[in-house]
Amino acid sequence: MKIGIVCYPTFGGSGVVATELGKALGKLGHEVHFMTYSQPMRLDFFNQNIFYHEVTLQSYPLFKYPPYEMALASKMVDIAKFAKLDLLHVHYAIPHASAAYQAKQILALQGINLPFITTLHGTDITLVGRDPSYEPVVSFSINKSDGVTAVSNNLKEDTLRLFDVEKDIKVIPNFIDLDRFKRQKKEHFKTAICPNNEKLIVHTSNFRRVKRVEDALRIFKQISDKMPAKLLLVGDGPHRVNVEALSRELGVTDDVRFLGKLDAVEEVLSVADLFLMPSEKESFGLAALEAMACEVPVISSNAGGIPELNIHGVTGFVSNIGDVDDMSKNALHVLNDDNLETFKAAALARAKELDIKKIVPEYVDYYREILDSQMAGV
Ligand code: GMT
Repeated sequence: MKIGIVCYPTFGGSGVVATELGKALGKLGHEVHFMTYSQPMRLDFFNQNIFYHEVTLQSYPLFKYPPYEMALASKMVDIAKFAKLDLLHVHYAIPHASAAYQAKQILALQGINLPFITTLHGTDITLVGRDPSYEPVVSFSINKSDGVTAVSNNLKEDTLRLFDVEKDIKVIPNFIDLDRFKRQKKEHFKTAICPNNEKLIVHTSNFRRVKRVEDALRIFKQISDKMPAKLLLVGDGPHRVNVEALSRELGVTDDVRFLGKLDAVEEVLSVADLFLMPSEKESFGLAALEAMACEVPVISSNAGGIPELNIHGVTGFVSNIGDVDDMSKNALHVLNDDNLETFKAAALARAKELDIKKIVPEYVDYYREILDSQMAGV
């Protein structure tokens, strides 16, 4: 198949899923055309089946806000014709789904049928998309998509509850490349961070409000009051300054390190004992899946789709959003030497169920289903 993929190229789960999917499809022999405003972060290798087309914006003094959606729709039209795409797969509804609809209509006038699939990733539904400034267009473009997927059952339910959507939504969960995300021997790194064999706790996120990184720090404080421990914070974003200030207030600065944005997050996860995800919203929790693949149990909130990934009492524990005391109590239970190895093994076993090799074929089957229904005129 010839597939166009549209996503946000920077750090962020939806862009990671889209890029890894495109790479996997390319390796399977499909021709994949990425269309984004810059090179996707994880599109970092050569494959003869993978192409990248940059969406360029013309600036003009009149434009306070350059019309990205128009430029993207024009690029979709151009690449669909040039590469003879079979279908378009857009990740994150805003503004990709409405741009895809525009492109589809333009192409239809030229006698070309371009079906498009929209994958909903989370905040495009639960946060930004429901804002009245976007909601009518989001609802419309979901309904006009030829196929719609969501990354968890919870996100599907939220979409049906929050939007006037009649479309059937197929759930295809996030997946993980177990060849990359696996526990590696990085003992020198562990010794440097934890010279006295302290337990190593990790949190990775974009430090936005919904991630509740302050909760992660408060949980760590309660852990370190009871056992020697260190906390690594990976990522960057608007709340980093608040978290830095809180770490001084809590008196934990000697045990907390801010690593900023890292490409090789799997190296840090390889030496971790526990992963914290206290998010307020999380449609799936890809960062937790990355940790689990590296044999790291998860202490999380019960937000959104997290409980579908982090199995309570098995791969870690889930608690009500903001219940720092419960998360701390659970963290201490998991970190107990009598329990830790069992939780680590269970985390890996759960990650294996979401192996990229199992999940990508679900997308391929769905593409075929959509193409077949178009041929049959359904
Ligand atoms: O978590 C973020 O803020 C990034 C966001 C994105 O759109 O890139 O991630 C969302 O999509 C990921 C991939 O499907 C999911 O694993 C994340 O749970 C989801 N984030 C939220 O729902 C907040």
